[in-house]
Amino acid sequence: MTGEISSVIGGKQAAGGTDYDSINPSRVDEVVARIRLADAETFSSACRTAAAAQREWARVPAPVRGRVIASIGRLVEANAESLARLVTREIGKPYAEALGEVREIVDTCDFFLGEGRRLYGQTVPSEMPDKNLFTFRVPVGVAAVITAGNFPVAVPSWYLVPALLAGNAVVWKPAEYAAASAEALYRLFAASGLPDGVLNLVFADGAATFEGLEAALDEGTVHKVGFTGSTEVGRRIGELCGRHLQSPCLELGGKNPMVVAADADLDLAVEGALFSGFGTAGQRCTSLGTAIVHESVHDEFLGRLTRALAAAGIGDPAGDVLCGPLLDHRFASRYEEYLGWIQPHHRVVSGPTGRITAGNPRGDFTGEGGLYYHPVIVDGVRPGDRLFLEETFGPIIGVTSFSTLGEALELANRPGYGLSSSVYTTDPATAFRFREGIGAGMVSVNNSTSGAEAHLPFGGNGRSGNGSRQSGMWVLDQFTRWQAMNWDHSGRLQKAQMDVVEI
Ligand code: UN1
Repeated sequence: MTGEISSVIGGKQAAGGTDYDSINPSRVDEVVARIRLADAETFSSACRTAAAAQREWARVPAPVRGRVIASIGRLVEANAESLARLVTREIGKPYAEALGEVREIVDTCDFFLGEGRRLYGQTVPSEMPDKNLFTFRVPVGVAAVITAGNFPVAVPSWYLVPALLAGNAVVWKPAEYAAASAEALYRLFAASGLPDGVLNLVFADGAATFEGLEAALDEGTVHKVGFTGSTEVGRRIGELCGRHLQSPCLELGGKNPMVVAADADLDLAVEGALFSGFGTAGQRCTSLGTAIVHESVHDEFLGRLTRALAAAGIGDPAGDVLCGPLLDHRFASRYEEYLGWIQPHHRVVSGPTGRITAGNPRGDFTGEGGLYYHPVIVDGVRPGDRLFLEETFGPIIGVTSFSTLGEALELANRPGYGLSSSVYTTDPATAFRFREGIGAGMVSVNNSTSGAEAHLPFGGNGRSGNGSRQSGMWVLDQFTRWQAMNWDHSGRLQKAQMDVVEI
């Protein structure tokens, strides 16, 4: 066990709370850390502490805040391997992917450290002489950041880094089942010279978080909520924020389509499907949901995908594998429920389904003691099927076919999510027509649905979010507000719209 960990508010460990064990999903009897879960009052007191610390932090010049971000990036880079190993141990993400996830934090810091010297406002022409207009970006205040555990360190950094850089304080509530990874990241942030209270870490269950957040919104100590997680919880966060006239930054689920055109490089498409369908055991919000394949190449694609899966590495995530275990017990039992309704309705083309108990198809791994499931390919899914419409958050790909691009787009948009998407084609016209017709916030051409780079806008529409974007400079619109200033040096009252200059 890594040890006992608890919330850190204003630089101090919070006392009290109930116990929660974060387990290693590769060996479920191994406890990675025992966490003290805080109550609602502890959550809202963290928001008060953050609000008090934020006033001073906002007065630190942005280039100096940028230097703190630079130092976070260096600390994360220096500790990349141990942090990645902890992520692998706590949530079962294959080590190469976990290391990539840590790299994503460094990329985010690299991007934002310079933004400290570039947090531009504007000078704007006035309609009157001797009057100057300006805009300034000002921090929103306190951001409450609530994150999932499938990306326990990279996705939180997408909120934390720009929010802190822009002069906000943060209360971060990570997922309980990824608490040790979150705490390790918090320690690296804290070691960078951030003043106490500017970043606070609160471990709490969903009920305490909602209650504490509501109290903080009532008290006026939270000014922006950033949430990554399920569509269902995102809707509740949206309702709560809406009642307080706030618009949260929501990054929710996905049912990400991959369209394979008749002229696609099929080996490339298979490689992309394998990685985005089964990498992170299908538990990325950008994971592939349904492969929509042109009827003329459907059978060939399906055959190659099934063969590639049979040869793929499934097993201990510390090794060189494509697919490890599911995140924890809660995700495993939800996924089993999905498997339950797939069996009677669908044609599974990939072999066994369910928990791996008697070895993987390659025969080099037994699966004993871990939350391992056979990756599944299902052929012939149709728009009325749950498998076609719902995010499964597990290692399962649905396959269907189409005849025209219009039909492919119709199928791709049907589930009503709109996060990521991809098209495999060698024809630029098909690629651009796909981009125009797809409702997703992100489009890949000849690349997988997952694996977005950290400096492009990341986010979704429809059931995937409220149109807010993370990453790159676009996220600054979430963590800053525009303030307008006019300065009249004419020495008289010039009235806008009334003292019109004639020529
Ligand atoms: C998520 O699963 O919440 O694009 C984010 C990707 C990663 C981020 C996934 N960079 O797949």
